[in-house]
Amino acid sequence: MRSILLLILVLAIYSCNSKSEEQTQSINNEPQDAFPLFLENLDPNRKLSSAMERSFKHYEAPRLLDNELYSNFKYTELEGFDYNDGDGTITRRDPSKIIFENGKYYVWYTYRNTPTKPMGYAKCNDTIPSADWDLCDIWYATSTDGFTWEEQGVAIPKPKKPNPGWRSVSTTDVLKWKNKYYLYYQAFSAPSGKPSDGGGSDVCPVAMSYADSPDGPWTPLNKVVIDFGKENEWDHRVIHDPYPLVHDGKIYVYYKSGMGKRDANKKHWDGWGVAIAESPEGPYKKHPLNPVMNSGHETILFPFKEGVAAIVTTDGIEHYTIQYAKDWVNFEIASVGKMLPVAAGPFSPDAFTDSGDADGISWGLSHFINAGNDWGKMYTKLARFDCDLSRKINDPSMKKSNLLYPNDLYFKYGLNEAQRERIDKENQSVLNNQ
Ligand code: AAL
Repeated sequence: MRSILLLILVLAIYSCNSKSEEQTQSINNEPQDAFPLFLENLDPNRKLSSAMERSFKHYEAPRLLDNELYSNFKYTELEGFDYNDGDGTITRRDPSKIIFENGKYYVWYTYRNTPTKPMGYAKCNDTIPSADWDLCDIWYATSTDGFTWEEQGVAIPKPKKPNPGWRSVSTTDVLKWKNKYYLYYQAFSAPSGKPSDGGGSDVCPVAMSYADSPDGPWTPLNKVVIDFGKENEWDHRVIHDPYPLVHDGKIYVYYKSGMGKRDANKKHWDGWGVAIAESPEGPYKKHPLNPVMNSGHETILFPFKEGVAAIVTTDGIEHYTIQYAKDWVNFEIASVGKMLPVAAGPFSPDAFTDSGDADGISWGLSHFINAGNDWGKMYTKLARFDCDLSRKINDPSMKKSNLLYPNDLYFKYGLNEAQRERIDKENQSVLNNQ
């Protein structure tokens, strides 16, 4: 009986597929006028190819020029930050969102000032950092124009052992909630980079401090607010890049973690989740659909219209995309970009307003790792980015697609020795088989 039911099921599925193939075949064969030259003349009942279907139904607009969630990005070096001539002893990285208070802009960031550059896990000690974000504190700076900054000094120092973050506090972001200020940050209780299951481990949960003023003083909660997932859960190993926004009267903290794969290269798969709470200290409930993004390393988010947009930079099958989730959970690709800002903190006026009609962003700070182009002196520097992801701005010069990289950049990153050897071998075997 079961085999008969199974056979009926298989035939039904096949007939559906074949029907859909037949349908496709018939659509392909049905004659129709050519696609019009001017979109105004498009017949709303025209049969469209998948690509053209996507253009009109999936994206914000079929032309980049009209897509409010597409932009070029322009970068400007900042004034006001010293990096010891790029010797690797000072780093500033992973800037927070920017807020505007007391007539000026505020930004917080990971700050390292160590006697040496990062030396790797094997050589690190209480003063020598293992990684660029090891032995760090959270510092802050203010500005009246976003280009020239006045460094104010430490906001969150590393706490004393055994409090979470005693080794390093890094990768912070800010929340303003009921007129108080909160800084969420990665709290390391061991040097980053400890070799474990083949990859360098970067194990830390998220802690938080609070203040009545953006200038502090900051009081640490001295407890983890967003903890690791259980063993064998996707976010068991790391909770990175905490990113708080306000939506639906609640606090949405987006964060990065990563799924593993027990294969040769052990490269984990970065994903992003969201944890939601009624108050800043929690308890945080992780969304059952987590991970809600399948790509991105330090992803940048900002409220846009009634939803939330995400600039998904490095890592993953959907890296270098700008995405949008009308419901703040189910993200769809809104555009594909290039030279996207890395680890950025935007000035997002609607980050905490819960307006449901958010404007978007036009600038912020991002970071450039290996700022001196010398991995032997690894340090990171902050920079400003500008864009047009704002409903208030209409800057066609920020909506170009044919951005040409300098030709020498292509040749600078050419074939490596192994790839050239492989090609030479392939050539040889072709010649031998003549
Ligand atoms: C960053 C972030 C986290 C990682 C390291 C410092 O770009 O993803 O903070 O731990 O790199």
